[in-house]
Amino acid sequence: MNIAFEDTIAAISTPIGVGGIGIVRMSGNKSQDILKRMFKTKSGKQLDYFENRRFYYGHIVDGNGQIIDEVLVVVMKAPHSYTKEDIVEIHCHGGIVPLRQILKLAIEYGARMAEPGEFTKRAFLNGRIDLAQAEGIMELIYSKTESQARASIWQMEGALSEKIRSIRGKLLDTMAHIEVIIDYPEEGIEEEPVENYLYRLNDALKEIDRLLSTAEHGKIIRQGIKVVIVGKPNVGKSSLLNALLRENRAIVTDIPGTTRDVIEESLSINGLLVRILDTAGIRETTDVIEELGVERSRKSIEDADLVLWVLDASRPFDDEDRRIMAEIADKKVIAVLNKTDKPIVLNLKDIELNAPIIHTSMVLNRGIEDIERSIYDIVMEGKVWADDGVLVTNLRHQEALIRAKEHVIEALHALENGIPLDLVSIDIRSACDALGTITGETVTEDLIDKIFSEFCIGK
Ligand SMILES: Nc1nc2c(ncn2[C@@H]2O[C@H](COP(=O)(O)OP(=O)(O)OP(=O)(O)O)[C@@H](O)[C@H]2O)c(=O)[nH]1
Ligand SMILES: [Mg+2]
Repeated sequence: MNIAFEDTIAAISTPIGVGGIGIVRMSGNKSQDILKRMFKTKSGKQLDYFENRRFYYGHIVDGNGQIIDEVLVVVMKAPHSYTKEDIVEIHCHGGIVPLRQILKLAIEYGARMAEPGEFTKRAFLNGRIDLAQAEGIMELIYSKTESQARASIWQMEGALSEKIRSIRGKLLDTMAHIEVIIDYPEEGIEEEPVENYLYRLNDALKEIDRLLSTAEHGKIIRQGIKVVIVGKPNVGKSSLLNALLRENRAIVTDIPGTTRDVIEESLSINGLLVRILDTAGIRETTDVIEELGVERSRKSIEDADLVLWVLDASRPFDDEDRRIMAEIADKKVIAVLNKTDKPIVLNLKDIELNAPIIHTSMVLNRGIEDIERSIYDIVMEGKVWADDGVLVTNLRHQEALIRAKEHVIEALHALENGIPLDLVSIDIRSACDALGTITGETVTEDLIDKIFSEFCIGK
């Protein structure tokens, strides 16, 4: 795909707000000319040539000779630029007024406002990066945790694309071989034994499966996990939330029933994004407001990935604890035995869940790190990273892999059942097409537009 674009696009590439510097970026064959018209050196000279990748210091000046800002400008000439087109960057002061005025001037002189993600879309359409890499760039920008960033860097650098191309290449080879036999029987190319085709398809299937097996871990990295703190009133749930967040987020009092609503916050444990919810203590109550809170506590257990069940070690295990235990029985649970700074009265034998038990004291700030470690271990247990760091984090990629897998399985069945080769090759082609949507070889224009429209302005 190599498309020459007629128009030059421009956008503010830095976030809107106040900052030390801000950048207006242009891409396209008019961008150098536009820059020439608005940039003057400190001494007021208009340049008619910009060296590649050299910073020039001077002013952006409007049509009336009015200075708009003091800037640094740089030109990155085609094809060695982000978009493979001439790119101009104007580094001005990071206030919204100079940025907007410079953008306005660029538009006046012939650029057009870039759509969201249009620079990257051009990089893709001009063949500098493939679709999965483009998505990797965007995922890096939107990363909230280090592990999200790490996974997107692999993708941006092309590790996933390489894997996909290799699998797709093998399938294409097999298909080509089959098609030659079908299309040119007079060439006398020998049909290979079915076992050979079976072997290659099984090989592709194994690799697709391996990638898919990373998707579960990928999902956790993408979305994070939801951890819900539950327990009867006054056991120290809100204290635990505050300890994990290292701030006094929730109100803590010695009155049972203090927390009435669900409080949700985010934190990062070893780079893992954790959405953590503190809930109202669960008990039978006649207080209408508290009852609504208890209902919400129960609701939030339903879609929790992990439950932190807090118990008061200084009180005997009672019916309220037992009821809660029944409600979380089918969840992944960590039992938090809190208030261990007081004499321990609770009998551990009453905890009949298959859950690690962690002794804590919120007043002594004891056991917090054990909880964090335990959350991480439980969530990460059995999750697969592919050998070389390739991780399927994107739902679109996962769905494409599932489709590819289904087609390969169909092709295998067809071969095993002696169905004619031309039908087998249709299944293999469909598998190749599905894989091609990941890297962008076989995507429709609509899908491309949809993907890039979710990007941010100026990238
Ligand atoms: N001794 C001791 N007291 C604690 C500990 N953790 C919490 N508390 C106290 O227990 C009381 C209740 O703490 P909260 O964190 O509000 O308990 P909660 O489970 O959120 O209570 P509700 O919101 O009412 O359900 C407060 O007075 C805390 O100071 C602990 O480890 N040891
Ligand atoms: Mg509370």
